[in-house]
Amino acid sequence: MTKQLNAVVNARLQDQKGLYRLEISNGRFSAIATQSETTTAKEGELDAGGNLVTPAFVEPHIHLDAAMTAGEPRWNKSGTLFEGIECWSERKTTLSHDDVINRATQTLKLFAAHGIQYVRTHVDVTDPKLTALKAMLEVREQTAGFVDLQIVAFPQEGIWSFRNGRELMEEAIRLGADVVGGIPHFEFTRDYGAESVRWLMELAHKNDRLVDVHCDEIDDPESRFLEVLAAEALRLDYGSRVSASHTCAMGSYNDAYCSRLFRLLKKSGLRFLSMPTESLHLQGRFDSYPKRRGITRVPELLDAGLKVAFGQDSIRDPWYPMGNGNMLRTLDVGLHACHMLGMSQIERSLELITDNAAAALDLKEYGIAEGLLARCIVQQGRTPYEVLLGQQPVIASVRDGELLVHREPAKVQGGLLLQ
Ligand code: 17E
Ligand code: FE2
Repeated sequence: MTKQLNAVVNARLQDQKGLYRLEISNGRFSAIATQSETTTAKEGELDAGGNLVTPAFVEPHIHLDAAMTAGEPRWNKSGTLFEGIECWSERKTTLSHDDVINRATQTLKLFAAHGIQYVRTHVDVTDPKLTALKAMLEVREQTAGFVDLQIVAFPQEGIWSFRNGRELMEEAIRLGADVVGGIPHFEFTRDYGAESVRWLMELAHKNDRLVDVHCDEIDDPESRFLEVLAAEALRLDYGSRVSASHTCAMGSYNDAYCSRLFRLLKKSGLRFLSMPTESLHLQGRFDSYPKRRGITRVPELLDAGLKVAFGQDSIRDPWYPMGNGNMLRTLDVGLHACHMLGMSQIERSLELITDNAAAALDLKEYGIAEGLLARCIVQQGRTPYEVLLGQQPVIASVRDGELLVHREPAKVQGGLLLQ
């Protein structure tokens, strides 16, 4: 059942006092007005009930082609990235068009139920038939009513290290992938890794595409492809269109090197995507004790003025058996793992799954303001702190004025609200 709204009432907005009425016409916010008191919602109005209303969640990094394949054909026993790639390589041989479409669509519906309206998915193009890519291009069309989907041409087994790697990447871009991917830390040699980054940046620049590279997803402090990516982004003046995903190795870099690196990162304006649940699970696997967390320097990057967002990465796939589509879970784990539970950090934390992720996806239109598309979610809680304490699914998700999701607020004993 879909329903066209003409207002959201009794909304609380981040960093604003009091209640708001968000008027909607022709699928856009037509006015944002303060309310002097709580009102009763009329026909065609959604009652936010004094809860926080934010822009819809953005999932900036997920692998939908592999979603829901955990245990097929076998389980990842070591819990390493590398065994995950092996398991996936076996599963990949049995992919069919419908198989990919069904799992990806099911996952996107799960995401929509959790208030996600923007998704960037990596799709493995190290497949001579490009089965998953062709299926995902169809999914992008079929699901456009409830999600904006960006597709990354992702060379899981390498560009330089896989037969016809370059041709497959080029073909994926020709067929309509939005974003150029890469995986330099997994190429056979350092030279291959650096060459692949320079090549993929040129490919993106020439074809006017975004870039999102799996970069240094390894606990090896000598994995230093981020500096190559950042230098290329700076040279091409392309930083705002380039995301560095994972950058786990930065969690193992020494401070002197980081000090030099951060100068370049700031100049380049690159976007950063960290997948905390995934990295906690896959990284640190070759350590005994102490064990590293395998997560990039999130607070330091934020303090440097760079945009960092959190993504789920996996949902029940060869790399990670968990995941439920609730980005508040990912955010909660990330804040813990990154020592970011200071109150000022908690208050700003929703940026990590909204605005900063929107910046990584280079979304042209995002936010709650007059004239913008009427897309928003009603959270459970009045402040980011309350929202995070409860981690409840959204009460509502509105897209272009249409009510996509609507559920009863959770009845938690004692309540979720702080005094
Ligand atoms: N592939 C990869 O290279 N890294 C990951 N974290 C996943 C797939 C999920
Ligand atoms: Fe990934």
